[in-house]
Amino acid sequence: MSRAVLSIGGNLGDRPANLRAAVAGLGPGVIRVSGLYETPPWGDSAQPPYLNAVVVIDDPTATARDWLTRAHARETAAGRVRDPDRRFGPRTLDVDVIAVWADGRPVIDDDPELTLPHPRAHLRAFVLVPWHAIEPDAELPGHGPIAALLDTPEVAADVAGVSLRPDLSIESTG
Ligand code: PH2
Ligand code: MG
Ligand code: MG
Repeated sequence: MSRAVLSIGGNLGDRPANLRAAVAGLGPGVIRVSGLYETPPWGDSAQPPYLNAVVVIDDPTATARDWLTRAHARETAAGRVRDPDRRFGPRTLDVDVIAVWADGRPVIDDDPELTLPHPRAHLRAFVLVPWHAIEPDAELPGHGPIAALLDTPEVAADVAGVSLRPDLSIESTG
């Protein structure tokens, strides 16, 4: 059994529609989806705000590499165009593999194409806040409880900027 935590986000086009299509396209293994959060752009401030969410997904057979392939397939389906000069620039859809467990054990890998856990997840309020909302007792492998990570100074400073959009959800059409 393989479990993955994925971060989904985007700031171009119909943001809720792109996130809903991503979750639908990830398939029947999706077991939890957070609410949709309005988040200020991190890393490159000259771009619109993002809509972010976190998905927990199970698959009996998927490898860590399969999760990356599925993530990229959703990005392509959303018409994502990569700008090689703007690493943190705007996008219709970004699907990042945050952490993977195989048979209950965390996958740790320093492969530059798929570093696990995600090398910056422990610093990103837009990942930790939605994840904590759906799995309050979760731990980020190598970094400990996500509840504690939310209290670290780097993250705590950004938490207030991450705001749930109660008027939007993955299920609704609003
Ligand atoms: N993703 C980025 C760059 N900056 N900022 C927010 N708020 N949310 C994101 O998902 C995000 C970002 C590159 O992957
Ligand atoms: Mg990303
Ligand atoms: Mg990405």
